[in-house]
Amino acid sequence: MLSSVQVARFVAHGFLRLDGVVPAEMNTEALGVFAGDLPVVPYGTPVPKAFPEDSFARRLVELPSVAGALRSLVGPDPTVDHHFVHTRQPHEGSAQPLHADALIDVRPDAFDVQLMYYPQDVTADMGGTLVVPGSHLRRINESDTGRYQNLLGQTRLTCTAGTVMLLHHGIWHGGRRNDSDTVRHMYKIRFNPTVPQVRLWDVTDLNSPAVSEELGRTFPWYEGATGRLEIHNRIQLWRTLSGDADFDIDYWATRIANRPALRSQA
Ligand SMILES: O=C(O)CCC(=O)C(=O)O
Repeated sequence: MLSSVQVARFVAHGFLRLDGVVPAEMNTEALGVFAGDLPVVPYGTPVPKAFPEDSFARRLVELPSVAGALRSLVGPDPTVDHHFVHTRQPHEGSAQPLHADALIDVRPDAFDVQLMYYPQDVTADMGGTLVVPGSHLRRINESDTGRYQNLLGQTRLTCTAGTVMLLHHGIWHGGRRNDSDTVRHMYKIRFNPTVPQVRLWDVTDLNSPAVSEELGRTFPWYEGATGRLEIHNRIQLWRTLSGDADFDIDYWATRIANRPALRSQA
């Protein structure tokens, strides 16, 4: 299971990276699996039904570090929203525009998690996924961010084979241009929670000062003033996730919620 500090880091960054957690023989097997057609999974199918025992996807999501992180974020028994293999062809000549994978999603107290799995080493010229850290709570409408070419602090994934990322559904991302001679695959599974996402992780360190440090982090692309709204958004999300309705950083959320009633109304 994840710790509170790791979940707070996810709430601030919008993603979590698990490097090289899938064993080499599964990475080799994946390339064969991805060369064929994936089984059709209707939206909202429970994991055991979507991915039968012993199937590749089932073994992937049951790897202990993947299963623990998923359970910490979406809880037990999530459903599969959809799954897809994203492929970037060698020398394809163009990058995918920056986007989020949904319409404007205004849920303040729930989020989906997207798993991205890379079965190969991804080098700098292979068009690794671009991610904008800290963008997930700035709600956008799918590809409306497509005109932004580069943002300060963006990350373009390079990794060893067997790396998995878990991302908040709102993260701004896009496949980069593959300038290499190699086909680059990424397998994505989107999970919908079926339980309230409250204290699902190992909460032993819930009151650690490192939790607030993570939640208060800023990113280089944030504007001075508007960037503060991102921290406010995180405070609200952390209140939900931790079940602590009074959680705050520097009194920001408490101050703007203060609306004293007339004593005569009490
Ligand atoms: O190919 C990639 O790295 C990202 C593709 C993706 O996430 C998407 O099309 O939504």
